[in-house]
Amino acid sequence: MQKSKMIDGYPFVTYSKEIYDAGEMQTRSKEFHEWMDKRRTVRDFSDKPVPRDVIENILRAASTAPSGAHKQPWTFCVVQDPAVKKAIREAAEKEEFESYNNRMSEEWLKDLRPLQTDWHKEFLEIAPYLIIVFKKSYELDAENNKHSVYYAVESCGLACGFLLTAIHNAGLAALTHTPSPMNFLTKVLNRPENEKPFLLVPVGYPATECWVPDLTRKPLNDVAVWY
Ligand code: IYR
Repeated sequence: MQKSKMIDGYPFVTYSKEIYDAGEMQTRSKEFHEWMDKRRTVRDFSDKPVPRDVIENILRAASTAPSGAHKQPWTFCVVQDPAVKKAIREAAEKEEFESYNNRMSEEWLKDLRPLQTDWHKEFLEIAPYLIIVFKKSYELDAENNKHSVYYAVESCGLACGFLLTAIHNAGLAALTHTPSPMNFLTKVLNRPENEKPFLLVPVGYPATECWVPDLTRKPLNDVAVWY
């Protein structure tokens, strides 16, 4: 039974988790890894519609991410209007053309060759939804007073991790797209000055024939050190 009390004038509730025995934890953690390992970044999207309430639930899940002082310093902008998607594609391709041709280093371009990316971003018009995550640098209340947020980058990174996991869980695919610079999104989406674009995530079903690079992930020993 959940209990509640006030501590220093602030409400607290008891919290507990279901205890699994070791075998159950081993099975659950193994199966979760195997399922997470099936998530891939996708660039070949289908235009098949996705119900809006699925996206709403995905965003609710993303917004459960932990954040500095529980400020939840993020706004998820969801674009489905073809005219807005077109405007985003045009602006993104303009920046990406410049990046691929003049801004990215030789090493960067070489590192991207296995992914076969280029400045063309058709997926920005094909995917049924574009979710643009904005990071709040500060909060504005109803009287336009500024309030601090904390660890906004870390918080938004966590929310994006939760977002990608929720998208994968729904059976949908996503792309973590970072057109650079991406301040054009502030203009196109008419966002207030306390918000900065953080990540652009096209969401939808993968195309019937969807190609992804045949990548392997680093083994545990290359990413974990035990003390
Ligand atoms: N933003 C560009 C380039 C790009 C950069 C990285 I780092 C990637 O992992 C993939 C692409 C683009 O979206 O094409």
